[in-house]
Amino acid sequence: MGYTLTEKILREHLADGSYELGKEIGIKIDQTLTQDATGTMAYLQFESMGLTDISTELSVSYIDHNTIQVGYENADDHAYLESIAKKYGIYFSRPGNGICHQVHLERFARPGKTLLGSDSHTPTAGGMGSLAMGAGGLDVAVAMGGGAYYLATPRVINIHLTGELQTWTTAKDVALRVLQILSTKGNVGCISEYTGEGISRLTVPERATITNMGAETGVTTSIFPSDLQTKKFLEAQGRGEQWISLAADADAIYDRTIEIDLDEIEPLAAAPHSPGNIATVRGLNLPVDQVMIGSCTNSSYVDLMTVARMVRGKTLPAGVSLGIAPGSRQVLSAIARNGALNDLISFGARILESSCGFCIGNSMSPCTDSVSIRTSNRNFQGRSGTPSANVYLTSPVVAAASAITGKLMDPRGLGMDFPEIEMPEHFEIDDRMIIPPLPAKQRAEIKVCRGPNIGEPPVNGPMPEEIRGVVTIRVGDLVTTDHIMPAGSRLKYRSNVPKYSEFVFEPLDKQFCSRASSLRDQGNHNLIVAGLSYGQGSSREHAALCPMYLGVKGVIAKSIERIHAANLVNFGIVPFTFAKDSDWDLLPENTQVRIPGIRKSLEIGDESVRALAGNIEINLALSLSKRQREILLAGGLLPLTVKKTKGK
Ligand code: MIC
Ligand code: SF4
Repeated sequence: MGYTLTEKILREHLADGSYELGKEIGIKIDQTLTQDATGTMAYLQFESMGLTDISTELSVSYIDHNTIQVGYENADDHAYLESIAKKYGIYFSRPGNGICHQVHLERFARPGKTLLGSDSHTPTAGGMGSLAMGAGGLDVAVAMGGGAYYLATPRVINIHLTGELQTWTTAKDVALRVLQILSTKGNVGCISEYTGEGISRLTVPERATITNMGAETGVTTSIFPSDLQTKKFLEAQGRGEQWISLAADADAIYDRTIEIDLDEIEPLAAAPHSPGNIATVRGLNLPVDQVMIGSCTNSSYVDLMTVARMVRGKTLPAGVSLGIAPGSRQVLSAIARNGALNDLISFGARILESSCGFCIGNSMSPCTDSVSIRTSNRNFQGRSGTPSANVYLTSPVVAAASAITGKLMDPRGLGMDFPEIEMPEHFEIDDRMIIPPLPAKQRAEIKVCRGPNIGEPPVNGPMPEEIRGVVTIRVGDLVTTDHIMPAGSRLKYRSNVPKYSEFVFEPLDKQFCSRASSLRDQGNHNLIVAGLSYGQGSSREHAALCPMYLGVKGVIAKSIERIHAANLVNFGIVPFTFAKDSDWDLLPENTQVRIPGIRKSLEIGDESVRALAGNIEINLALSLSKRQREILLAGGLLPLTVKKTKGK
């Protein structure tokens, strides 16, 4: 029996465990990436673990999230990250050089390599045939130090593409079609692998749009084979020698196969407030207030050139605001050189820095009750910074058609010829804004720069004999990490955990922090009760770290998403799931709950425990590997690693 592409790469990198469905395996990580919003904590943890050197083939630290710099906090983080990169032999992509995933695809991603990034859209590099996964910063810090990265042996989904995309239909519509089929829940522990003759016409940036948004389905990652398209892209990036041919065996067996005929896809949109809420653009004839083009999903050269051609010679209608954030300095320079930037500016676009900016609600929040069309990948309520805004996610051509007409518009109705833009045979390569690692000899002299915004990572105590506490909050289904730990205007506190913790659950319950901290101070453990797919979205470990700081010891949910579940364990919070989903009803807020003997249960490997709420008894499942139980007993990965290092 042949291997899937996923299995080939995972087997080749196997460092611990055996490759059996559902069993936990540890794999060697070849490359890591961090971004500033998660990176500062990742490197602080790297330092706390006493690690002194990176052991990966390549590690890159990007500055792309917090580039607004209102106040000293962001700049302090940048200075810390630049000095850390110099000290430990890490590439440093300076602010303005672009969004981590776009730049990594252009300059570093390689077929067949494993990549671990402290950002949930790290699978963007799957468009290049790299097995690229998002994780919490602590896991990335461990991988940088040469430790294995642990995941469950995945189920592999074959997404078999046939046919050809029709004019005005794009890779974004493929990503949205996949979301329509897989939805945003129920795919934990799966990897999506793309096959079929339909892939041969998709370029690497198009593939990267598709693997990027695979993150929204909750799969561990998505991957395309490495073929002639991959070769072409690597050659265009001056990296032709890094190409290898890589694909699944012809007789590979998949756990599930999904057939998609590209000819049948039409322009789609994700309607408010979930990337899984898919509708055809044709049916949505809405007046539009704002159009935002960019993000790691759709800001490649071809994306922006197509938009520029569409708007050339026209004028942005009154009442509509248009912002464009090119994905990288490479893209921005290319459109500046060929004049397309001028077409965008003279149409009325506001050109934004090559960074995440608007995507994370860090700028360009739309007005109250507005309709905002965005080419990004998440439209969770309030993520734009405006809770009442209705955000629709679309392709760049739908976004451009909407900017031209002021209505959410299917571009097929524009009566315009489709601007055929080819990917350049050679991109202009200019890596001057990427600082390469210093020679080892010079690193010792580097002094790490720590401004007042650079705190210490808080460390948890060991797991108590029993959890005795209160349901401090009960939430429903599909609660995202943006609900748990908002970004946007709060993002600048990422390096200051006590301050950032004040905003835990802010969009759902502004009193959570004060309630949780006073319960903690009275000696209670706090418990979070949740519905399905708890912790969707971002990889931000602060969604576990800050609740831990506020005394949360357990999350009891109907189901928990992969990265978030791993982050909970890493910070010593037990991820319980209801044995019976309907028991969620039995645990409203303020219920006193005891989970007796939790320490013992973790020690002996119980797969279920009892929670006692008055005279009600509720069965909770514990699905944890031996390694995870050990982490929980120690109170988290950081105290465990420190203990092990000291013991040596
Ligand atoms: C996001 O898109 O939500 C982010 C901001 O990139 C996050 C990372 C973070 O919270 O810093 C992600 O996707 O992991
Ligand atoms: Fe940045 Fe948005 Fe991509 Fe997250 S999804 S990495 S915030 S561009």
